[in-house]
Order: sequence, then structure tokens, then C-alpha cells
Amino acid sequence: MKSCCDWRCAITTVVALTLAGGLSSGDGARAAEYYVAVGGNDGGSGTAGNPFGSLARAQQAVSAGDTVWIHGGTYEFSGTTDDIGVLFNKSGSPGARINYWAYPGETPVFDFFQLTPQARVRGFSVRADWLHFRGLELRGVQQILTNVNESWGIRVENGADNNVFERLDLHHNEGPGLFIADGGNNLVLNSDSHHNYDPDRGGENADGFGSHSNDPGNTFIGNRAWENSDDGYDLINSRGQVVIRDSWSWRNGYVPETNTAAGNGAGFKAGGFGLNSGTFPAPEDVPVNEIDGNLSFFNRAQGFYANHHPGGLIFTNNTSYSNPRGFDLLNDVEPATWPADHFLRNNVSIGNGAELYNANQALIDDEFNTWNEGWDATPVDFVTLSSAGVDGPRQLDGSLPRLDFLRLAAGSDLIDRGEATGRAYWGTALDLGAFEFRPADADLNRDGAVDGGDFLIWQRGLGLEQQTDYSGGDADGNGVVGATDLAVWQQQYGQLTGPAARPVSEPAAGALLVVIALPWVAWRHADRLAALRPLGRTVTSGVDCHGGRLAEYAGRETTH
Ligand SMILES: [Ca+2]
Ligand SMILES: [Ca+2]
Ligand SMILES: [Ca+2]
Ligand SMILES: [Ca+2]
Repeated sequence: MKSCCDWRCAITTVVALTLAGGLSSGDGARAAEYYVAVGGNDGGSGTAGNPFGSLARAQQAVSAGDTVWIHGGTYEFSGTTDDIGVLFNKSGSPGARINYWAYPGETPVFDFFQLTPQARVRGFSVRADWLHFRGLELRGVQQILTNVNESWGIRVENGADNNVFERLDLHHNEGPGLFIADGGNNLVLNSDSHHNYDPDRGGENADGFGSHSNDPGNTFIGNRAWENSDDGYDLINSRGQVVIRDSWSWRNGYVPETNTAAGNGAGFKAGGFGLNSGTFPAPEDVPVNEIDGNLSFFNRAQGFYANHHPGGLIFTNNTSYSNPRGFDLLNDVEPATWPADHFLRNNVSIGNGAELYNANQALIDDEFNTWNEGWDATPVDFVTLSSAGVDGPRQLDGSLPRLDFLRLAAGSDLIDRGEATGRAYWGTALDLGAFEFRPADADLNRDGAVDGGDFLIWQRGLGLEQQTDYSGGDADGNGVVGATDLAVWQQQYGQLTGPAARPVSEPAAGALLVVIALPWVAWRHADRLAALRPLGRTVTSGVDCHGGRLAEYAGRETTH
């Protein structure tokens, strides 16, 4: 295994290994595949032609490394006896997860609305390790008793470790969509949690996602939380360190689809242990939760909230827009007793009632944010402030939709103004905010010249979507390969050192035809390799993986 320079690198490695385990687990020669379908037969063999009717039956059949393919349709749960829809208590093993995956192109829906015991209800209760859930929809978990707290869509508990929750859609549950009560190194990836509301407690407990475990390494990447009655993401009472990265949160804290106040309404509630310092962990045990690259807007209370956390939380490259409080850094620490300041770098706060709140300068360490250095964010810094499409379809690989919302506009002075954190970037440095600006550049094969070789890449790539770099032909960085990329190529044709070089006049139409017609000897093997290697991009791996300041910060002792 590669060496790690600090804990952030370790977390990245954990995520990489977690995913690798998930992706490889179906490849073992002896791995079996089972099928589940609505109306299937639990007395059958679970084969493609004779599927089981329930996940519970499939779980009896599987061993580590096996995959259960779940067909689309609605799986209804009912009765007054059981308080768990599906209990997962059989583990996979390292490198051999048990996969519970939606059959390709189909959406299995687990509907718990008719499950009505006199108890708090769990849709899925996950009490096992090395499982991978993918492509499932869970809805309708109810609060039956009126004198108890919330129910749960998915409750991760009893020390459940190393599970992956991917591309899940958790909604209209009377409690949190996904709640990690116990266990560590779980990854929640590209999942949605929305319209969850616990009416019998006035909506005070239905978060989109919650992680409240004593075990470290729970990680959230690429998720969306919206229209949940309490918070989007909540890390209160987590003694294990949590990372939330590249995720979105909006319109939390209301009775869903109304403007009626319900629960707390933080987009990202990044920690805290209540108000009684007698219950705080020892200073050395306070988790340094990391909140990086996230977008929070239209929430009822805060975009990002420290929630009295008695120690240094890390907020980097987040964008907070149109919340009453952009970054609320409430910190009840007695500096002589608890460890550190909240650490803020490269964040954007725009259009909030207060861009910064409870920001006691003795208790925060903030530089390179829009409220520092005179870099105020204004609307012209962004392509658009319209949030249209935020709840729209995800990309084919499950990643977040590619929108212009709150992306930096060309020429913004927030581009290349950030401090290095280890996060990948284009250009000469990290930008401020959640979305890195990718300059328009037609040197698609990264060989230092804009010429016919680049045109051929564009031609081959025409129509591609989900582009994240230049290699497929996306010259203007809007994620798709189309006419606007050809326009960039025309503009930059003949340049030798990229877009920063002297502008060259647009080639005449005749020249274009010549370019198309000529056999391009310049298209060599080396060019193809170069095309796969984005220029100027750092990668979050390797030994020197993070900025010295962060590494230094994470390890430092309290001296004040
Ligand atoms: Ca909450
Ligand atoms: Ca940049
Ligand atoms: Ca080139
Ligand atoms: Ca493009």
C-alpha cells in the first residue's frame, strides 16, 4: 500500500479501497449470482429464470463475493409485527462484498408504508460488514407511535463496517433517510435523500443523512439532500471522524414543499455534542470532521454549521448561497481546554443573510475565503445563480448532474486564488468554491499546440457527454462535446502554448476543409497517451498529497 502523509490521505485511501472491494467482488471465479423479482418464489432457486421474491431469502442463499440482482418493481412491506423491513446480518469479507444491486436499467422500489408495528420502524437495518447496495429506492417508513422519536429509512448499526451505499433514493420517510448509528468506514456515494419528515416530532429529527458513530471513516461523496424537515447532513454526537465531500444540500428545515418551519434547517451540521461541555469527548478525541467541496443553498437556518463543536472542523472549497447564515461557526470551546480553531480555506459565501456568523476570530483560522482578502463574491463571478435542474437526473455513472449553477464564470477573480489542500484543480491553483473552473483550451491532446490532431479528437468525440477533462474533445469545459468546442478550436488554432499565448486569427473555412482532409501524421501513439493525461491537474494520492498547512494543522497540539 502507498504511504500516507496525513489522515486526509488515509481517508482517501480508505475510500479507494472501499470502492475497489466493491467493484471487484463480483469478479471471483466462484462468485454466484442470484435474482430477486416482485412475485418471485422464495421456494425456488434464485436463478435468472426462477428468481426469489425477497431480499431476506436471497440473503440466506448468498456467500461473500456473491451478487443479488434485484429487478425493478415495487416491493411492499406490511403487517403489525415486524419493525424491520429487511434485516441485513450476513457479512461479506474484504475484497468479496455481497452485492445487492438493481438489475441494470431497472429501479427496485422498497415501500414500507404498510409496515405498522407499535414501534420505531427501520426500512433496512444493516448489521453486517462488506455489503454493497446499489440503485435501490426506499420510501414510506412511518412513525406509528406518537410518543417516540423518528423512524429510519436505513439504519446502519451494531458495528456495521465497510459497507457501500451507492445510488440510493431515500424519500418520504418519517425519519432520516440514512442514519449511521454505529460502525465505521462506510461509504455513502451518489445517493439522494429528500422529503423525509417526522411529523410526530415536528420534523426535528428527519435529516437527509446522519453519521453519529464512535467509529471513524464514514464518508459521504456525491450525495444530495433536499426538502428534509431537519438538516441535510448531520454529524452531531459523532466521535468518529467523518468526511463529506462534493455533496449538495438545499431547502432543509421546512415541512417539505412548504415554507413552514420544521426542524433545525442546517444544510451541513458538521459536528457538535450538545450544550453540556461535561458530555464533550476528551480534547484528543474530538473528531476533526472534514467538509470539502460541498454546495449548500436555500436552507432555513445555516448553509454550514459548526453546531458548538468543541474543536477544529475543516471547511474547504464549499459554496454557501442564499441561506440566513452562510457559515455559522458557533464554537463553545474554552480555548485552553479543547483543541483547535475551525479551519476555513477557499470557501465562497454569497447572498446569505450573514456570510459569516459566530466567527470569533480567536476561534477560527480563515484565509483565502471570499470574506478574506477583499475577494467579495458577486453575481458576476458566476455563470448563473439559477438552481434549475439541481434535483434533476444524475449522470449515467450516478454522479451529480452537470449544471452551470454557481460555477465560476470566465474572468472571475475567484479563479486560481485558493490555497492548496490536495484537492484536484485546473490552471495554476485551486479556485474558491465547490466547482473548479476549467479554462477553454483546444489543445485536447496536451502536446502544446492547437492543431489538426486536436481537431481529430474533437471529431471522434462529437456527441460525448459526461466529460471531465479535455481528452474526449470537450475544449470549453461544459461537459459535452459539441459545436462550442469546435468554436474554441477555431479561435485557438495555431497557438503553440495553450490559450494564454497570443491569440491567432480564426482559420478561414478553406483551411478548415484542409484540416479535415489531410492525413494527420502528427496523430501518433504518444499523442494518444498524452490525451489521457490532463495537464496541470494534481491528483489526491501519493506521499506529498496535501498542503503542508493542513497536515500541520491536523496534528498540532493545543497551546492556547
Ligand atoms: Ca438533525
Ligand atoms: Ca484553478
Ligand atoms: Ca494539441
Ligand atoms: Ca464542450
